[in-house]
Amino acid sequence: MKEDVKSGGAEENEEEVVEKIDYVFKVVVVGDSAVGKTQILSRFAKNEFCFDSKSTIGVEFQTRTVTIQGKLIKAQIWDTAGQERYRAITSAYYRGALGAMLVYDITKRQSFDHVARWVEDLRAHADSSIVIMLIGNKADLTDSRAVPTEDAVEFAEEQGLFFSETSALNGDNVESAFIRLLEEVHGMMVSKKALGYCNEGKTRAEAEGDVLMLKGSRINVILGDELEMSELKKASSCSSC
Ligand SMILES: Nc1nc2c(ncn2[C@@H]2O[C@H](COP(=O)(O)OP(=O)(O)OP(=O)(O)O)[C@@H](O)[C@H]2O)c(=O)[nH]1
Ligand SMILES: [Mg+2]
Repeated sequence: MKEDVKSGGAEENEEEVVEKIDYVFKVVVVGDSAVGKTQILSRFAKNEFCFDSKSTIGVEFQTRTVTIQGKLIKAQIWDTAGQERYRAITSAYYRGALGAMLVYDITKRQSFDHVARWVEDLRAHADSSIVIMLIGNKADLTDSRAVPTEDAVEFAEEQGLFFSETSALNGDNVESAFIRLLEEVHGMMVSKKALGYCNEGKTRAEAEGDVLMLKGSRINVILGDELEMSELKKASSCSSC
């Protein structure tokens, strides 16, 4: 089991901000093998993409610190292996996750057909209030699309998920999808605290320590309108842009 701790914060120097962090949010990235989970995380945490990406074994995590509504939030993002044989191990890591990126490949119908199973898995092993963002990755491969956007929108609506199409390769929508997920988790935290104060007369510390009880049912679609086919990098090693 590899637990690879890396500081990916693009904006802030982790050592300088460590004392000031308001929240640490655990997020898991799940979905079938080869849909691009590792590369999406790599793009968000380090602004890198690797063409010769190796299949993940077990779990690894990376972090990035961002500011949301004036709060310094450290996202601890767990990248899980999509291969079936690691399923029992990886689902053990869902515990305590406040957010999930559920990734499929827009060019592989099967990876979308399996999304319902991943949702079930998340709801069974993570907290029931987990915020889930459905991600259709590899949106740069427009000619090979096998999953119409409408199918994913419909599924997301039914299941109360957020939805976005991304490209880890050219970076389109990756940042906005992660930030949106973290904003929603933060919003839940704030609502929960308000409820905690109003309904239960709790102290701030007690309210903050509770498990989130609100459940999101909205859908927010970040579609590929803005997706542009940027210049595709042909390099065979990791690259940043
Ligand atoms: N064209 C394109 N290729 C991508 C994109 N994201 C990932 N890939 C490629 O898809 C392959 C699989 O990517 P990974 O990130 O390793 O997939 P994974 O979901 O982490 O797979 P497991 O670790 O086995 O679960 C690699 O060859 C990547 O280069 C993308 O947005 N566009
Ligand atoms: Mg991987």
